[in-house]
Amino acid sequence: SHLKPYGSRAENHRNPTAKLLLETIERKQSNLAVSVDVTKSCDFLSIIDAVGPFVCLVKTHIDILEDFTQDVIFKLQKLSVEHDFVIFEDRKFADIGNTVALQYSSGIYRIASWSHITNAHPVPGPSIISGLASVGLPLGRGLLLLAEMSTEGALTEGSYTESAVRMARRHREFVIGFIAQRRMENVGGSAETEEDDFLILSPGVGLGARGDGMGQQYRTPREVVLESGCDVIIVGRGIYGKDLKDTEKIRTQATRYKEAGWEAYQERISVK
Ligand code: UP6
Repeated sequence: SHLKPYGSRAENHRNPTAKLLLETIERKQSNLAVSVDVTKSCDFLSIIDAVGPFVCLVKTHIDILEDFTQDVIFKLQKLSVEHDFVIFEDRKFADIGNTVALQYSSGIYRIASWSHITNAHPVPGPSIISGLASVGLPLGRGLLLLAEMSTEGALTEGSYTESAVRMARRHREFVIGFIAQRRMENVGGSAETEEDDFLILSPGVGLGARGDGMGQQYRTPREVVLESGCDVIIVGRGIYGKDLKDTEKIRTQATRYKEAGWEAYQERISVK
């Protein structure tokens, strides 16, 4: 499935958010997602405004903002419409069904009300999917399971990853794909693999350093998209670095990653 163009894969999906993401990637010719991990709302919004034209998706950690107000959500949604990108709150839910349903729908962030996509660790078992689906499915939202992590020594391997894939296959209406480092079609037994078309979003992407000194491991867009077959590259500090105010540099970096990701994809679909 990943050897086909993004746009033609949209029809494999019943979930409206999966369709939206694939169509956005095709329309903008961008498989780049930017992870905006900053603590001030003004930096958060100005980075998103700067990278907006170049990305298919903006990934947030909304609880990092120290000056959060509802106005940030209002502006984020406005930018999402203006620049045509999908929103993914990287909440990494990991609790029992009842608790995650409340964390997803309520509190001060009300994630389900504004984020097209969110994600969860499969560690509690299938009830985490049903808990989140009880809130997200009626709203047309999509869920990613964390099948693998990018960090050194991650425990997300072997039978854990296989079980995550099997859990996802049983909840296709809501689980649209994985946070992972490679494709998952051949993981967890061959059942139904023919129709598998999970979206693979990969963090741990950088064109510079191979790590950050805190366990993060970086691979290049080419390694991630061409060699490992992932669909979306997620880049954080590789794009905005330390100088959060330098929007020119941020734009340049976003363009550079966008082009690297798209080149790798074009090479992928042209391999026969
Ligand atoms: N992230 C990872 N690895 C994972 C899952 N999620 O890095 O396995 C998230 C981090 C961060 C972003 O929470 O928001 O992706 C990576 O940022 P960076 O490019 O600045 O390292």
